[in-house]
Amino acid sequence: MGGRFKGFQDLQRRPEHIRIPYAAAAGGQGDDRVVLKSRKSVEEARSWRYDHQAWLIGPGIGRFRDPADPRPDLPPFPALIVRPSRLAPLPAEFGPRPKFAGAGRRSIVRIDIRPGTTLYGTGEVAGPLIRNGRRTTCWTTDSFDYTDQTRSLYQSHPWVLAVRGDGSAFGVMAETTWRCEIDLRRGIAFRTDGPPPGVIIIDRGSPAEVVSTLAELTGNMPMPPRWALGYHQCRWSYEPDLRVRELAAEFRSRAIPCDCLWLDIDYMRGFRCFTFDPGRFPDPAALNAELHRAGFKTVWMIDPGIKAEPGYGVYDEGRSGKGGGATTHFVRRADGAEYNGEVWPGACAFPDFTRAATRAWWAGLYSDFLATGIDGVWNDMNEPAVFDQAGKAMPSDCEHDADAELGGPGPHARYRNIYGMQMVRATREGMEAARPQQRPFVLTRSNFLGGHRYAATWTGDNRSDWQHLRWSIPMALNLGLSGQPFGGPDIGGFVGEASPELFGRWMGIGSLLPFARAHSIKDSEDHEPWCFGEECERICRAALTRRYRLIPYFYTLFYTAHMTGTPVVRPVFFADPTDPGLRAVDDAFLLGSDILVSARVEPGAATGVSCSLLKGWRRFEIPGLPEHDSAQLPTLQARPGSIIPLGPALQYSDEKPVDPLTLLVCRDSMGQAEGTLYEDAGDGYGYKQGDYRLAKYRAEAGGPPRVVHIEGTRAEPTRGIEIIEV
Ligand code: NBV
Repeated sequence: MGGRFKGFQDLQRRPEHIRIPYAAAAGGQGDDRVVLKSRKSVEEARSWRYDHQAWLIGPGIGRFRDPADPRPDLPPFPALIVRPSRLAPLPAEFGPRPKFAGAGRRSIVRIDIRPGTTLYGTGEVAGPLIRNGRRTTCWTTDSFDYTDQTRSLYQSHPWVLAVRGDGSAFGVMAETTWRCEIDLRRGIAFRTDGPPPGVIIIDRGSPAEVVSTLAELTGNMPMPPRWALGYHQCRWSYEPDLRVRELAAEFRSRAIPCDCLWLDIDYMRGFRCFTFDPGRFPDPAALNAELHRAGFKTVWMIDPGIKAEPGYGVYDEGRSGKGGGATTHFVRRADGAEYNGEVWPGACAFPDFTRAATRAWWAGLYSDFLATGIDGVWNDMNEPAVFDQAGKAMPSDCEHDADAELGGPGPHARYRNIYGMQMVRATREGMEAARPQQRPFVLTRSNFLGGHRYAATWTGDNRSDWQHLRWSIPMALNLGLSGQPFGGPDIGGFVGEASPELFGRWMGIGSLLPFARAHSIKDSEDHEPWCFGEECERICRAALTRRYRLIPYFYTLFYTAHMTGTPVVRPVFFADPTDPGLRAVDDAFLLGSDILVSARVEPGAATGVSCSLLKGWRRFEIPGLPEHDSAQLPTLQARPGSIIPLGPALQYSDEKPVDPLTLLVCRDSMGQAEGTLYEDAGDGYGYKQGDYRLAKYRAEAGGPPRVVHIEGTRAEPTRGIEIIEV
């Protein structure tokens, strides 16, 4: 098993470290205040301001301000769902504390770490799980074909999770929407372009507790519709409509499970959002209805760039500020004129989603669009990406007429990072208004800390190679540790051509990540599961059968994530945060608390993976998988003491009820086991009124599992129960 963490030397290969008691430097005391510093940073330290203003805003949650910040109060921070209230002055024993430096529009905040502390989070980042020694810039960027050296990807999460050597943890959030570099080469530092950010620090006994406290501050992921947990098939683009129909038929005739087909930009008329090409997609409602009959859902793309073309209804409405007063809905240049930049349709205007009035107008555009039977919306290019600009970013001095709720009018430099987040907020509101009885499904490329409240995400334009396959695991894990539980990569890789071996391996891994969608770039070879030969097709069928049989378990995990913020997939060290040997493992992950998934992310390697990571965990396989080469799928191990619920094999998530319910029982050394199953209607909001069933199962030594606790008013369906001892 690769990626074992060998100790602190692995993390910080810096030549000369001098140990300075933080107490001496800062007049305080406590463990996190003992810092490691290079000689250069000792020089810098002279300018640090330690006398921050600090308040307790919740149990174990401190909020800090730069003492030199002249503003009477900190502006609102869109990541937060709470306006932090000052419960009390920060108690002296509160551990990690920031120090501030810089002036004017360049601010630095630093939080020192103890030796042995490992760092995670920072949102969407390529490369290894462990982030010590890395720099990430929060500046949402269209990063086509990115690598682990690309500093800014599509999303921004000014957030770091620090796990101390003893397994306790703290998280640090920099309250800034401005460009912000997170520098983890020496402790934790945030360098921001804007005024000094407030800093929120959550100090807890374990990393899991920090992440769920993050959800208390930033909100919970809404419960997705159950179909969104199925397999999704995408490419740029399936067109015309006949090809989509053929695709659907192919899935069913080959018995490869699939819930959802995706329509990329080419369905539009000349890339005009909210239109359908009359030649290629003359009747989207008929297409959707037919696909629905075959058990498929559809998700269609909407970009933010609106073709600047008088006579095109969406542009005309936006320009006139429809419904939002006399003023335009579009972002303006510094001189007040409408900003136009090149995207797919040519010159485009960009809705100013920082205004509630603009979001309401945008939301309204979805009602006719969704009336065609579209099930979900995919917001792409919402960094926003503009082709004819350096860094594909509109000029930083463009003006947003932001509402006071977000901080009031300000330049693009201040609001770029939350543009995508505010776009998907509007999209979600539009779906809710159009179909109040259904749970929206929105996928976004760009987002910001807290944006999991509005949309799921994927990791953008990755590449069909083994490195990207390897990174897809830590990317999903670090997104989860940054508050976004619902994400995943383009399975098979977007850019380039996947080999049969790579595609099959990726399907094995990707089908166990929260969002499971294959996608590939225009003009690439066909990338559907049957296009790589029979062996690969068998692997894909088996991998997806695994996923579908696991849907009861997955759905329970999504409910847990929805209620508590605990990620669906978790780093292996969540099983034992005190074990330094687990801190850097990123070719394995925990699916919930009960399944350890160990993957091979290199080509070849015909032998099985090591299964010695977690002592006592027992290897198992989902029963009844169709024939395949089992060495190609990740290895599964169950936690001793767990009960894992499975449903039947399905072609799509609503094909059949969970009958029989299979309980995989993996007993601990006392012969006991426990597990949870959450069930509801799979869509809608009845569960909020009690229409759900949360059953806790327990098996005593020698006895079968029995229900020991039930929540919710939903009756247990009449069904068979199958018990399999692992
Ligand atoms: O809409 C086309 C693509 C899409 O397939 C991809 O998933 C996005 O990340 N989109 C980017 C725009 C063009 C990329 C070169």
